[in-house]
Amino acid sequence: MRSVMIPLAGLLLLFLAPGGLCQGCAVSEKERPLVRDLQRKMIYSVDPKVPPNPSILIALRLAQDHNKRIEQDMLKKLSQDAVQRAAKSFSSGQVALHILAQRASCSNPRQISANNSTINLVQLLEQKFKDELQNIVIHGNPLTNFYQLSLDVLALCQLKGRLSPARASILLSPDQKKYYLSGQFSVDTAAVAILAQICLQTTGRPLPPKVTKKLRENVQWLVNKMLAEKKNDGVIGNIYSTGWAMQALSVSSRYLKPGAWSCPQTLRRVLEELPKDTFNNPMAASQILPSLENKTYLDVRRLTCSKDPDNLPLSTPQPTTPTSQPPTIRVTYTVFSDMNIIINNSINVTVPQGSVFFKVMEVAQATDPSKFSFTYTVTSWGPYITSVQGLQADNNQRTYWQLLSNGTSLNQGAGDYVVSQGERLEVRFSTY
Ligand code: B12
Ligand SMILES: *[C@@H]1O[C@H](CO)[C@@H](O)[C@H](O)[C@H]1NC(C)=O
Ligand SMILES: *[C@@H]1O[C@H](CO)[C@@H](O)[C@H](O)[C@H]1NC(C)=O
Ligand SMILES: *[C@@H]1O[C@H](CO)[C@@H](O)[C@H](O)[C@H]1NC(C)=O
Ligand SMILES: *[C@@H]1O[C@H](CO)[C@@H](O)[C@H](O)[C@H]1NC(C)=O
Ligand SMILES: *[C@@H]1O[C@H](CO)[C@@H](O)[C@H](O)[C@H]1NC(C)=O
Ligand SMILES: *[C@@H]1O[C@H](CO)[C@@H](O)[C@H](O)[C@H]1NC(C)=O
Repeated sequence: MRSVMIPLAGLLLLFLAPGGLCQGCAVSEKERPLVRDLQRKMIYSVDPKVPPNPSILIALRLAQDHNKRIEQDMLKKLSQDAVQRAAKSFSSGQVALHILAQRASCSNPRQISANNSTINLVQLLEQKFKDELQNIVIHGNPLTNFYQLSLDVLALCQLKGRLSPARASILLSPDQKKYYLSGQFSVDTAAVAILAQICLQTTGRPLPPKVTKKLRENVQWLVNKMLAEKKNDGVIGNIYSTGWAMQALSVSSRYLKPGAWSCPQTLRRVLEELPKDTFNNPMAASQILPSLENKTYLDVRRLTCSKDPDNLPLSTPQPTTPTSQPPTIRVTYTVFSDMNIIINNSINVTVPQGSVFFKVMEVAQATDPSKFSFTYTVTSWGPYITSVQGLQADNNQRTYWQLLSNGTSLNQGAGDYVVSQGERLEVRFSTY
């Protein structure tokens, strides 16, 4: 596999973006230990009980420092998982991320072998992408969302899969329904869509002028919308979309007016959060890391593996000492719906200090299952709440269970959000 990829990697050098396209910023050597800590956090987070996560391997591959044994082990597990799931339960965006993880590891995504069979992930994505487009024609919505459609275009573009740039430029054109979730502009979605379209512009293959123009207009609109979400402290959207935004803006300098964005300011803001627990979720860590290294998902196609250092030793993680019984706190938990069926149930719940939202839901469920039973699926971000009191969220109807605290929508999931004394927590059946 490797011998096939090495000449290919050489060829890819030809497609380096033209000079002047990139700006960007990176951590200093003094700040590097923070990056290495983040890498170790991602490595230790690997849980053999849940499917391996391609986003983590992509981030580790885009980093400067490496632990070769860990990366090879992750690659092997991803290959096994891909072969197993190829026939079922694979969304288009998940296939796209698997492709990028394989390519970032200098392995050929067209030939993944495990457990006696070989699959072609690029071909699989071509099919999944077609299914997404078909669903848009029939139902007006993709099977997944425009974040994943953008990942699909990004992966097919980098691997030179079958993809019409003209159709992609229409697919990713400005539209409320594509780029807004729950009435909020989705910076994450916009950022991936920008990277995908910059990729289409820089493959080295000439495009019809009409397509070039359309891609430029799309990117300019997305860049402007994204800048409008920039806060005074440098955060773009929220702290969890900021890494993606940095990637997108750092390849979009020709779309930025001078002074429109200060990469170093945003980087400093992110660095402030690193010593805190903000990026404890390995998925959050994986999405912030590339921008600390002045890297983007567009660099995946340029990675060569032969010269990587093997310089990230792992110390055995400190076992967390069980502290004495923490004090307890009291919170109010409400389940609310005014769509489909009417629900308005509240309960006061006592939990240990430091508990997460999910724990509150479990205690409520155990106390009164008829009102507070719930279901969830395990995703790359952790538990995603799918139903409460039997009322199911449904992608086709764009419904979901939204998490709120004191009336404000949370920017973390039930498995991560730490609750505090007196807080009014709520799950609310909503549309996006
Ligand atoms: C699309 C999307 C949604 C859609 C998902 C349904 C759909 N149509 O696809 C909707 C709008 C419903 C949604 C809801 C939420 N989301 Co959301 N979502 C995204 C987005 C833009 C893309 C996800 C995706 O498709 N990934 C690609 C595929 C290949 O990966 P995947 O793991 O298979 O994707 C699934 C899960 O990610 C899951 N999902 C989506 N959001 C969330 C959030 C959490 C916490 C979990 C556990 C799962 C989950 O839905 C995806 C599709 O099935 C990401 C952006 C990002 N940077 O990742 C934010 C993002 C993951 N969401 C986020 C949040 C906070 C939420 C909510 C908790 C918001 C709220 N206050 O209620 C809820 C989830 C509540 C619950 N029921 O558990 C944050 C998570 C940050 C963090 N540190 O945890 C992100 C990063 C956005 C951001 N920058 O703030 N989301
Ligand atoms: C970031 O990377 C680009 C090339 O991808 C390079 O031109 C630029 O000098 C780098 N910036 C820093 C601060 O390292
Ligand atoms: C290998 O394939 C067999 C038959 O399809 C299946 O039962 C088994 O679980 C697979 N093993 C692994 C490790 O994927
Ligand atoms: C894989 O193939 C070999 C030889 O064809 C066979 O001996 C072995 O049992 C197969 N393993 C699985 C899991 O199918
Ligand atoms: C839900 O019920 C509470 C009382 O338990 C009430 O104060 C509140 O107004 C109700 N909310 C709605 C929107 O009806
Ligand atoms: C929760 O406790 C507060 C006082 O601490 C009380 O006012 C409220 O009615 C309680 N709510 C429920 C649902 O028991
Ligand atoms: C939420 O509101 C309660 C009471 O109004 C307050 O005690 C608590 O500090 C607030 N918590 C958060 C996280 O805003």
